[in-house]
Amino acid sequence: MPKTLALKPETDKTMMHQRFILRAGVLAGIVLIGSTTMAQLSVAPQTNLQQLAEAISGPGVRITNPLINCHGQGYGEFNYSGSLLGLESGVVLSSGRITEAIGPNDVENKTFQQGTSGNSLLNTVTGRSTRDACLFEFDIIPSGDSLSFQFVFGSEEYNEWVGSQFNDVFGFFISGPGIVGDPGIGADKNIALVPGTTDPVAINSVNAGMNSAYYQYNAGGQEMQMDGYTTGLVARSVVEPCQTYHLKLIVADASDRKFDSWVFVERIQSPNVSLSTRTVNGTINMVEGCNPGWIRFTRDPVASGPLTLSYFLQGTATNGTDYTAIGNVNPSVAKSITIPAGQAYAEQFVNPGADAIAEPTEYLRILLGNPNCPGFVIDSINFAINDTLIASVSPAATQTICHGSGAQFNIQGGLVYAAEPPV
Ligand SMILES: [Ca+2]
Ligand SMILES: [Ca+2]
Ligand SMILES: [Ca+2]
Ligand SMILES: [Ca+2]
Repeated sequence: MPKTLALKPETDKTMMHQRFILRAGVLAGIVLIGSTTMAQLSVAPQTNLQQLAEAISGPGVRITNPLINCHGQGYGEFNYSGSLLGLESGVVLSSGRITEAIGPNDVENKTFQQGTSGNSLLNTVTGRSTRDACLFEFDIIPSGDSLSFQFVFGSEEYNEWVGSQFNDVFGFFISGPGIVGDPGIGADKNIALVPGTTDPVAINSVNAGMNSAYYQYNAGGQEMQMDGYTTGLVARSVVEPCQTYHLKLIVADASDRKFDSWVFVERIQSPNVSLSTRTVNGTINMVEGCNPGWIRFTRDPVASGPLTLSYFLQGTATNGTDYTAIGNVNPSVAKSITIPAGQAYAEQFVNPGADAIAEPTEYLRILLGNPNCPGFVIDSINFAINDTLIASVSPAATQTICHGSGAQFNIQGGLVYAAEPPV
């Protein structure tokens, strides 16, 4: 853009607004006639930072040491029940107020001047001086070899200030083992990128004229105030499993404090394996001699290659005695199972035999190691074996019963008795 715009005369934006209000108003009328669904976006402040971290902790990640540097009205949690965002819940950050993300889209210049400072990382990304920056940062330990999350960046700068210096911007910066920082910003690498490119997501890189497959214009929108927003974007990074990384989520206004922007972050996840159990009869517990079961090892997401896992069998049930031996019966020796290529899970059969000994309920304790970091338990579960109901009858010998008389049997154990043939 020409330097003459650098001072951004107030009148320029004001005149533009009036034109866009008219256009938005016409579109709003059309949408109201054709729409009966009332999808909901709700936002709420969350000053408990551990709770805020919890709101974006997905499968396979652990978040610690959360810090916020943001205006009190600029951050919180969101929930969404519609189909536009492609997200359900998580954390929302804004260069204005989070409450003003909620529709209808009745103005095209929603502004709250937080009066807070900008962020030097975002200055580098956008090439402008940022203001009203909102930063949420934390340590994160992924269980797998990557982490990812879906996000939506929305702004009032759309569409009238596309291509200008008001290039509001969002960044998702990772640092840690194996991460090479972006040029000019040290150890931090921005992973909020336009797919297939190294271009950071911003007003000037995703809009109606550029990378428009990832952009949705929101004139007349009923659910959200922002005039435009990104769609279908995912931030990803390769990581070393079980290592500690640091993430910074930041959004800011560029060049002034007006025409706010928001970023919605869905739960962060890392490839993960979890345990579950099932039995032949569908009951929770196995039963000696008649209801064997399976331990299921499930991975999420499914990958094209096989995955070999190691686990331990402990608990009060003895491997090779209370159930058919699985691997080395020594409880401190790891067992192994492989999830086949392209498959979501593998199962280990558990066959508890009837030993005709009355005993209390026993259980297997399954401890799942992380295939990427030995010695690191990522899940555990107990799987119980109920005793067989043993009925004893006395006397056991054949009885001769005269017509018209009877014989007595004493029965212990069991629940229901029947005699055949009927007398
Ligand atoms: Ca708006
Ligand atoms: Ca606008
Ligand atoms: Ca702005
Ligand atoms: Ca602002």
